[in-house]
Amino acid sequence: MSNSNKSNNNNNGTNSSNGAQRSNTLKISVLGDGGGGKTSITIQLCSNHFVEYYDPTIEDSYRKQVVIDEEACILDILDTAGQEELTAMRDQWIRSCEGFIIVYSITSRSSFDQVTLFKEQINRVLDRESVPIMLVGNKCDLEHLREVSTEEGRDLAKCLGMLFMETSARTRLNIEEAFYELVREMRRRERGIKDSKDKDSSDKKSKIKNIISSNVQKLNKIKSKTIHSVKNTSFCKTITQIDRFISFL
Ligand SMILES: Nc1nc2c(ncn2[C@@H]2O[C@H](COP(=O)(O)OP(=O)(O)OP(=O)(O)O)[C@@H](O)[C@H]2O)c(=O)[nH]1
Ligand SMILES: [Mg+2]
Repeated sequence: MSNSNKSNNNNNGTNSSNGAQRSNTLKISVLGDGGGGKTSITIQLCSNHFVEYYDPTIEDSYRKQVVIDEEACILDILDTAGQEELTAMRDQWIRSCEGFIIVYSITSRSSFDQVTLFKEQINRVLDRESVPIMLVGNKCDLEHLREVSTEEGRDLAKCLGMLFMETSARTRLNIEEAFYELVREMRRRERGIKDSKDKDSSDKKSKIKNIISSNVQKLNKIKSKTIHSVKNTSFCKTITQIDRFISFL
């Protein structure tokens, strides 16, 4: 397949020792039943064309540089196998990614029925409930073959805590939107974690400040009682130093 954005899995351009690049790279895995359109969606996003033929995927990796909400990032997209006999690696694919797109075809009830299993597998492998996931109902250009309604898709996504969008890899409808909304969700969560870490550290700082301040008050009382003592000068100096230290906190 000639695809300039397709990357070799052994050397996909992400140097894990390069912190700056890594922080700017978002790893997204595309999961779902075989034939639902995972590869077609990914290629439409990365190379702007629709692949008509069906060639079941074993595992492919794609990279695309994008600017979303004026912030540049690299999407490192893992296109996975949906065919049952090729899914032995699925735990490993999930473990290596931070955000997920679960794809079903609106023309296939059985692909929709598997969505919950994919979601449960993600939660089990990552060992957490809250994971950024976009549920995609693909092939919505094939309205006459529809087996899953938009409401069913939306309700399931809501029930399982996922984002939702219907797409068409053929017409490119909502392809960028689905990936971009997932990225926004990933960023929101990342910032949420950072904000709560910042808050924790500022809470700790103010606790330390309060403890030291109350001890300084006690020392000041002792100072006033020992004003005539010989050692008072160095004692006063120490208190002044502690006072200065507090003002730095
Ligand atoms: N009409 C229509 N056909 C689509 C769409 N997306 C994919 N297809 C077709 O569906 C078939 C399967 O698409 P793929 O993208 O290869 O499916 P996949 O999910 O990657 O399948 P696996 O790699 O086996 O897991 C191909 O023939 C595509 O051309 C779509 O949005 N509309
Ligand atoms: Mg594929």
